Amino acid sequence: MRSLSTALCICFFICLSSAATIKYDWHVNWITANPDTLQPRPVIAINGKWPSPALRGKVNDTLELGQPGTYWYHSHSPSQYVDGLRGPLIVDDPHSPYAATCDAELVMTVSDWYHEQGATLQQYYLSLPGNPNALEPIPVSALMNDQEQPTFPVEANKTYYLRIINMSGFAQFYFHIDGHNMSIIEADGVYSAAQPVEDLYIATGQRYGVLLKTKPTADRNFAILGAMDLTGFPGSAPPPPHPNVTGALVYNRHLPFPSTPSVESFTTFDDLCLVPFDQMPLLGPPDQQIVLNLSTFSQLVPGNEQNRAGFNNITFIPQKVPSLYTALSGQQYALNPIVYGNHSNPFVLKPVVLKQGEIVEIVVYNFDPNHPSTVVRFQADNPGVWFFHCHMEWHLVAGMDVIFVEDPLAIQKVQSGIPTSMREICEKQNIPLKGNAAGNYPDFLNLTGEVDIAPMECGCVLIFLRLQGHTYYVEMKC
Ligand SMILES: *[C@@H]1O[C@H](CO)[C@@H](O)[C@H](O)[C@H]1NC(C)=O
Ligand SMILES: *[C@@H]1O[C@H](CO)[C@@H](O)[C@H](O)[C@H]1NC(C)=O
Ligand SMILES: *[C@@H]1O[C@H](CO)[C@@H](O)[C@H](O)[C@H]1NC(C)=O
Ligand SMILES: *[C@@H]1O[C@H](CO)[C@@H](O)[C@H](O)[C@H]1NC(C)=O
Ligand SMILES: *[C@@H]1O[C@H](CO)[C@@H](O)[C@H](O)[C@H]1NC(C)=O
Ligand SMILES: *[C@@H]1O[C@H](CO)[C@@H](O)[C@H](O)[C@H]1NC(C)=O
Ligand SMILES: *[C@@H]1O[C@H](CO)[C@@H](O)[C@H](O)[C@H]1NC(C)=O
Ligand SMILES: *[C@@H]1O[C@H](CO)[C@@H](O)[C@H](O)[C@H]1NC(C)=O
Ligand SMILES: *[C@@H]1O[C@H](CO)[C@@H](O)[C@H](O)[C@H]1NC(C)=O
Ligand SMILES: [Cu+2]
Repeated sequence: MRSLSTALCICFFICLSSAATIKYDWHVNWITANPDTLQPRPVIAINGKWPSPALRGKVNDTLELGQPGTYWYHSHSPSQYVDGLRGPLIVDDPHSPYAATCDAELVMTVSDWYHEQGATLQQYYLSLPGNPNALEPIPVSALMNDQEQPTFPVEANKTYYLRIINMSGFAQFYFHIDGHNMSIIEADGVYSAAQPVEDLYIATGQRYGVLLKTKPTADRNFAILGAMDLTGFPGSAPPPPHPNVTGALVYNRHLPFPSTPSVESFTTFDDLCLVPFDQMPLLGPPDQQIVLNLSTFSQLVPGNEQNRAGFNNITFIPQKVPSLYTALSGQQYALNPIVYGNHSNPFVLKPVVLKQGEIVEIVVYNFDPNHPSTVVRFQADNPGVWFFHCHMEWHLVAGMDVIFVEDPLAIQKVQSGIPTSMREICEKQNIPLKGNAAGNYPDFLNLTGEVDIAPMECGCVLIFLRLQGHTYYVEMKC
C-alpha cells in the first residue's frame, strides 16, 4: 500500500478580492471498508471515517465561496479518488430562485467501485506491455452514496431538492426514480429554467440539481436506480459484475425496501438544450481560439513503455515545479508559455483588460464519428492556473490534460505568498517553490531538466478546484 502522510492539510483559499482563508485540518489515512459487501479493501478516510464527509457552506459564509451549487471535492493525485478520497461539496444559496419551491434537500451520489487500489489500476492501464490496447480498468460494482441499498426518507406532498453527483472514476450512469419524474433546475452549479425529465444521464464528474415532488400518500416505497452505461466500456473486456445500484425513496420505514426496477429504456434529456436561468446570451466572437486535438500514442522508453494520451500530440506530465508556483515566481516570464514546460501543454490567456476578460473559444476534436467535436466559449475573467482535463480518471493520468494560465501577472498581484501548509507539504517532498518547470531560477528560459518522460511511479500534482469567481486548490501527497 502506498504511504500517505498522516496529517494532511487541505486548504481552500481565495485568489481574488477580500474573502477570508478557511482551513480544514483533516487527518487522512487508510482504513478498511467494504461498501459493496463483496470484498473488504483499503480506502482513504478523512478523520477515520469513510465515506468522506460532505463539505457545506452558504454563499459568503463559512467557506466563503462565491458560487452556489452542487460540487464535489476529490483528489486526482493520482487516482486517489478511486480509493475513496472524494465527497460532496455543497454551497447553499439562500437567494436561489427556487428557494421558495423546495421543502427539503437530499444529496445522492453515484459512483463506480473497484476492488483493486487506484495505484495498481493506474499502473495496469498505463503499462504498454501489460495492456497493449490501453483498455480501461473495469469497475466491479455501482454504489449510491458510497454504499449499496441506501435509503432516503421522504414525506408525502413535499418538494425535495435532490443534489445528484457522479463521483465515478470511469462509468457514466443512468439515474431513475420509480414512479416519479424530476425537474432539472441546476446543472454543474448553474441554475436552469425548470426542465421536466423522466431519467438523467450523468457523466463522470457531473452534477445535477433536480426537484422531486413526492406522492400525496405514503403507502409504498420507491426504488432509485443507478445503472452504469455499459456502452462506454471497452468492448472486448468483460462487463462489470454489478453495474446497477438500487436505493430507496422511503415514505414509510415500516414498509419493505422496494425491488429493483427493470427499465426498458431510459428517457434522458440532452443537457446542451437546458436554458440557463439568467438567460445569459451566447458570448460574442472569440478573441482567441484554442484547438485541442485528442491524441493517443505510446511512450517508447525502454523499461518504461506507456500508453499515453494528450492533446495536439503532447502528453501532460507533471513538472518539477507546480505550474502555479512558476506563474507566481516568474514575473514577466510567466507570460511566456515555454517556462511551464512543453509537457504542461500550457496556453497562456491574455490579461484581463478593464475587467473584461477576452473571449476564449476551445474546440476539442475527439474524432469520434458520432460526436466529433465540441466547442466551449468562456470569458477569461478569473486569473489562475486551470487544469483542463478529461474526467475519466484513467485518461487524466495518461496525460489527457492541458493547463490554461490565465492572466499570471494578476495572480502575482493578488497572491503574494504560498500558504504555510502548502509550503510544508512541498518541502517534505522536495518540491521546489519557485522557478520554471525544470526548477531553474532565475533563468526562466533555461528549460534544461524539464520532465519529458512520464515516470511510472506516481507523481504529485497540485489540484485546482474550479469555482466561478475564485481559485481554490487542494494539495495532496501520494
Ligand atoms: C455575497 O457577497 C457579495 C459581495 O459582498 C454580495 O454582492 C452578494 O449579494 C452576497 N451574496 C449573498 C447571498 O449574501
Ligand atoms: C459518471 O461519470 C462516469 C465517467 O464519465 C461515467 O462513466 C458514468 O457513467 C457516470 N455515472 C452516471 C451515473 O452518470
Ligand atoms: C413523467 O413524464 C412522462 C412524459 O411527460 C409522462 O408520460 C409520465 O406520466 C410522467 N410520470 C409521472 C409519474 O408523473
Ligand atoms: C397531500 O395532499 C393532498 C391534496 O391536498 C391531500 O388530500 C392528502 O391528504 C395529503 N397527504 C398527506 C400525507 O398529507
Ligand atoms: C441494470 O439495469 C438496467 C436497466 O433496468 C437493465 O437493463 C440491466 O439488465 C441491469 N443489469 C443487471 C446486471 O442487472
Ligand atoms: C486538428 O485536427 C484538425 C482536423 O483534422 C486539423 O485541421 C488541425 O490542423 C489540427 N490542429 C492541430 C492543432 O493539431
Ligand atoms: C506525434 O508524435 C509522434 C512521436 O513523437 C510522431 O511520430 C508523430 O508524427 C506525431 N504526429 C503528429 C500529427 O504530429
Ligand atoms: C520543448 O520544445 C522546444 C521547442 O519546440 C524543443 O526545442 C525542445 O526540445 C522541447 N523540449 C523537450 C524536453 O521536449
Ligand atoms: C541550464 O540549467 C542547467 C540545470 O540547472 C545548468 O546545468 C546549465 O548550466 C544551465 N545552462 C545555462 C546556459 O545557464
Ligand atoms: Cu477521456
